[in-house]
Amino acid sequence: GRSALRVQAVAEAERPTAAKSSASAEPVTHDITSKLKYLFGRNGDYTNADAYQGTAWSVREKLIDSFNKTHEHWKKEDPKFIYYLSAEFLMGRSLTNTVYNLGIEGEYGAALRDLGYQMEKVADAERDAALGNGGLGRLAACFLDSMATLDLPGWGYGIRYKYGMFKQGLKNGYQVEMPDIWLTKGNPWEVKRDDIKFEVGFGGRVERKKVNGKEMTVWTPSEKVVAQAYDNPIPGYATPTTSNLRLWDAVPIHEFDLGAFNAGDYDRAMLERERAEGISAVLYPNDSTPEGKELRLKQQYFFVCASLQDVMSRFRAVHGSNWEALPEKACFQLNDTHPTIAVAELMRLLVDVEGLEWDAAWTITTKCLNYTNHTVMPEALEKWPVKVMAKMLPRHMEIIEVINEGWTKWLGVHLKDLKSEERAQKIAAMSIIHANPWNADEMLVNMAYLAVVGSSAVNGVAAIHSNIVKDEILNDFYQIFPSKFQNKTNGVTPRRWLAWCNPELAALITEALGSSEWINDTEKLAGLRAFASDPAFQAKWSAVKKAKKAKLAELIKKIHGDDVNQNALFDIQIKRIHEYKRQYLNVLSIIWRYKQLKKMTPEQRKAAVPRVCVIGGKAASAYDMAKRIIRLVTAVGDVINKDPETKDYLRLYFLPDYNVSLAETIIPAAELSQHISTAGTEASGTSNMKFQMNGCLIIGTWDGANIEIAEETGVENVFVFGVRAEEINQLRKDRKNFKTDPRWDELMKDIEGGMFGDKDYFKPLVDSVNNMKVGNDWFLLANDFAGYLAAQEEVDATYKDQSEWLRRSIMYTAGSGKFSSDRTIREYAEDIWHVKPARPSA
Ligand code: GL9
Repeated sequence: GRSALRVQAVAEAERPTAAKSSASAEPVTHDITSKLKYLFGRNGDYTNADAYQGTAWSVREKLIDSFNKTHEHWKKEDPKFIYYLSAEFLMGRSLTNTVYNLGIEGEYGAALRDLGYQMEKVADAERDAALGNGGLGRLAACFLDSMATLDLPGWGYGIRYKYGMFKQGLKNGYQVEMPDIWLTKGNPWEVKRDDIKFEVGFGGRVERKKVNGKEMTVWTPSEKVVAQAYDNPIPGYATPTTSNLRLWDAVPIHEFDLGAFNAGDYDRAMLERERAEGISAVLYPNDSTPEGKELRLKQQYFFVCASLQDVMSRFRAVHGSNWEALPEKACFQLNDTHPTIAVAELMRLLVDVEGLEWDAAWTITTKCLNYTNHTVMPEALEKWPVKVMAKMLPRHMEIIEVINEGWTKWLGVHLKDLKSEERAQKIAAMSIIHANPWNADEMLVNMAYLAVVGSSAVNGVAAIHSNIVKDEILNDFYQIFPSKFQNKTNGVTPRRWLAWCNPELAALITEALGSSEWINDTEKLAGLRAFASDPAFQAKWSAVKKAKKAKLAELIKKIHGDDVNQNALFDIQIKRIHEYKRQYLNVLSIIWRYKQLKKMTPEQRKAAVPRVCVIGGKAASAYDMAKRIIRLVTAVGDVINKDPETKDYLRLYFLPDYNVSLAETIIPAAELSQHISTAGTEASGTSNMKFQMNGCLIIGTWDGANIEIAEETGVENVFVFGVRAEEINQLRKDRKNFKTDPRWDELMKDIEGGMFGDKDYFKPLVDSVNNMKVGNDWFLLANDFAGYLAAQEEVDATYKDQSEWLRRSIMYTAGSGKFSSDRTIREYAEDIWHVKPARPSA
């Protein structure tokens, strides 16, 4: 029944509005208007933003009904739960996803039409929930969607940041950052749980005391705050299951410190409040490089401590203090090292609070925890100074020292066959606590090592990445625990990233396959291969892409005021700005293309493939080089887009404030997307999967998930270039002797010479890749430059053959089945979590 409804719903999305039945719309219409009346005091004459509020608050009730049913069922069944601990959840908007996942889009669409509104415009009024930086945070959001869709008992746990990822603006072509004030109009997608609060302590002292005749360790924190729970229901698709993302807000223990207040010490009372609220105030806007600030460690401990207490208190309510059974009921996934303090906190709760013996607690802890590594860059692996940790979390520092003593002692025995010097070296190299390699006086806690030692399973996020984890980053550990290490190739939800953001393509796919079952069984997309060379199907496929391109063109017009040629190849690179992602390389090839066009006669130009290039992404506020790259993009765009000779053939636009919603508009419109990181640096990438699903061709390096995407799509259909990961170390050593391409030298001179203005500002950028005395082109742009230009020429040649291009485009979508996060989550559930579905009855 439900999937039949799906076919209809998706097909209807394309149909003109009047065709839809409004038989069931009346009660919904009434509900929306009464929400506006009684929650907002509005009476008629609503803006789209009003209509959004009324609709969202109405949908919320359906969501909560489903949430309650699911949780009643789970309470009764008491299945094993997976808890996904993550400092980031990049959820984006909820309205469209909720109505589609709950299968109520028909009645809500009709109700809004009756009121004179369009669902799409109304949905556009919602602000993104941007509690994440990029891929890692968005992955967590896709995972929640898949867990609910697969009926897996599981929750996300994180922080309810008051300010999420900053909003990015442009001022004279430079990035400016503005606060993301996302909660001011209320949040219909959360439920505050006034009865669910836990104390979280910091600082203070640790003592041994006899408690009831038993020697116990007592930690008396010098500072305490309260973690207040907010639940964010997560609807599964085509299932009655609605699971949960529980986010913690930090509030002061006393609304006001009454003592201080009475004594007239108003300032001190207010300071306590500010200090508490500061913990959940803001998301650190760093992507892939950790922020060594104390507040960041405080955030990590804050949400881990509250989450573990929460899980343990629910366990206790059913199973008492039978903690040996905890691993049968609860399993925690550490999303990168950010929640790794969980290793020490679970030990503390079991030993100090519950009174278990150390060894019993250690067995439970290591059975409950698993760790995912998301990045290979050595500077990105979190290490906290012992001094900082000892001050903020004195008991945890002790616990980590005891863990490390046990660990290194165990290593000594395990490595007894090694010569003593070699053994000592190995042990030192694998010690969780070690000296800072740049400052021998400073001792550090290596959070990745703590996570590996404290977990049952460790995984990377794409095949090549998991191999790098095993063979390089954590090789010593892999040698000792080979079976601990796994691969779980990332995935993305096909609901948000194909069905809901591209309903036109979804309808066409459903029509071709004869059913919409592909939406939660993406392997069925392989059926599209049969249509890849069918001219009639290609024509329909192309018409959808054209319509999506028109939407993006509209957006470019709105932002930049320019009309773009909609027959041009839409060429997109959207992701965080980072040297390893090499947006700079993309810009260099655009400049090269521009210079070639300038040299051509008008006749020659007419034979060229016109391109509209789009680059988007945020630079971490302190990442100077990334900001220079943004400025280079805007400066080159300023020259190119105005040049009357070439502007019909080449444009470059930087789209500011790249976020989840913008991605939902850009990705369906893309014809070529760029994933051009230096081989071995991008752990996986996930936007590559979203582009692939939407039939967008890829130009990319042999890196991350690109490799698996090429395997599924047919490597001959992908524009692959560049050096391989295995060559990188040697090439870096040899970089000084590398003979650069003359075209490269020319471009360097152009930028240095001020062809795009801002000479001085761009100098460090040129030096970083071209001046062997200053920079060393760490990411090997020069090495990959010629191959990249050649691949771009191949792109042009292929685009000229539209039938071949469309065949490939269809083959991409057809080959994207593997990259559903449903597949990823199934693998986690089977190989790591050992959690089984538990579906409530409808
Ligand atoms: C990242 C990797 O860089 C990506 O390649 C990967 O796809 C995602 C998800 O596994 O994880 N690791 C990482 O630190 N970020 C990633 O995107 N950055 C952030 O979003 C913080």
